[in-house]
Amino acid sequence: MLSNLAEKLQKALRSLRGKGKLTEKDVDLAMREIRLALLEADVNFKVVKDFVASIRERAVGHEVMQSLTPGQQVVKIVHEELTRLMGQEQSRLASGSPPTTIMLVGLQGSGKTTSAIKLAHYLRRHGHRPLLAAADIYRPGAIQQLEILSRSAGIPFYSDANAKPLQICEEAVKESKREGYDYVILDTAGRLHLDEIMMAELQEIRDRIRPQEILLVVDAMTGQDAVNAAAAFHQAIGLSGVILTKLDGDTRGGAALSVRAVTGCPIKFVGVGEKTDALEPFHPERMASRILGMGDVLSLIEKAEASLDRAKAQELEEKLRRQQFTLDDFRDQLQQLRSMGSLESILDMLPGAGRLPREVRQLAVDEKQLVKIEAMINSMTREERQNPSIINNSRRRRIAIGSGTTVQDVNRLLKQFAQMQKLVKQMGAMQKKGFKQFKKGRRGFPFFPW
Ligand SMILES: Nc1nc2c(ncn2[C@@H]2O[C@H](COP(=O)(O)OP(=O)(O)O)[C@@H](O)[C@H]2O)c(=O)[nH]1
Ligand SMILES: [Mg+2]
Repeated sequence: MLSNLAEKLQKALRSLRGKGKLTEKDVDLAMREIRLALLEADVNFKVVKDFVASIRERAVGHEVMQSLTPGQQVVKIVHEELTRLMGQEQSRLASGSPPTTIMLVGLQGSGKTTSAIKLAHYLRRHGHRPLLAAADIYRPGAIQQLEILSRSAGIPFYSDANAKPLQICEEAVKESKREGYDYVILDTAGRLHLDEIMMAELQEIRDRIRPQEILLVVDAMTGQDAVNAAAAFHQAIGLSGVILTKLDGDTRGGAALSVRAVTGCPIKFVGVGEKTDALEPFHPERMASRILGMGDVLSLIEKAEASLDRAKAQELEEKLRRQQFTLDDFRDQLQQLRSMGSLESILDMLPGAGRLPREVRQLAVDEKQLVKIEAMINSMTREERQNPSIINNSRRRRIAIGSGTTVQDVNRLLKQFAQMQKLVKQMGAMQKKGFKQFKKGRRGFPFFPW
């Protein structure tokens, strides 16, 4: 996510980080690099100017220059200013007397329909009962698109191909009162360009339905165009927030960093993939941490909790404790890891991952490799998986043929697994030690002995 921008900003700050003393010239040099990085990321020109000016002003101040760790102070200032730029606090969804109505607006192709289903999925995961309503009667197939998506996600759906968009919205609200849904998500029509007819229709729906949230869905890939669209929509219908989609991939980041400053509208969610669960609440502070390579452990934990199987995690913990980690468990782990989303997005949340060389990152996120590993483990017998030491040369050949890999691949897997088992043993020992110390009250948390 925003990897180019992150790389450049981190590089600019690295030159300051280790310095025992900072001169104004050092700061100016770093500010120049930051300015360039932001402009290249397509951040609004004026936003960049103000942003850099306020960092510089704070950075050359007395407290920083005379502190013992001036470089780190500057990093902290950049982190704070980035957080402020993106809205400071998380902006949550409104909730009032049910149903809370959320109207999604935006240009065609920005990701409205996809976001509607993601949002419904998100709400349901948090204990709500959302209803999806398709009010895009103009694009052929638009209603069916949402219907199919909601059916496969098991979320209630309302539409009527013969009604006007406003009627569809009104009926959906009525239905949710009848059926006890507490959120109604209205997927409205978009056009390729901003136009008055679209705005008039949205205004009418807004005035009659009075939704608690009007969220603009914008495609982060479109950079400043996205910000301009947001400003225009905000002026015409008044937005309560923004969903920024397609933040996965190589989005440059301009929209994420400037939309709040230019329009005053908070980003409420970001879309990070095409799948139903690829929507994250937007936390300015966490995003700033990710961009500066400090990782985002909180989001990672939330993600893990949402997608991992608690019983399995406990079972694994138990096995680790008893040092019985087998290839079966390894395969389970891989499968669970993959259910959390793309490996790249997970890596982004780990502190310091940005400092890994590109080749290592690529290796770590090579999903093909994982598929291969799974295939090899699948080609083993139950006995082999429990006790890999019995896998002799002829078994290795059989596994390679069975999984469409080579004997070298099998050798590598077995070697890596042996290393991992060793690591698990060491961790087990450390945990025990950590736990004892924890009980004595000398340590913080037993499972993180470092
Ligand atoms: N990679 C990625 N693709 C997305 C995301 N959100 C939407 N898309 C894709 O963008 C395209 C347009 O989405 P759609 O929801 O139909 O847009 P709409 O016209 O505004 O309703 C589809 O191919 C989606 O799969 C996202 O967060 N990441
Ligand atoms: Mg659509």
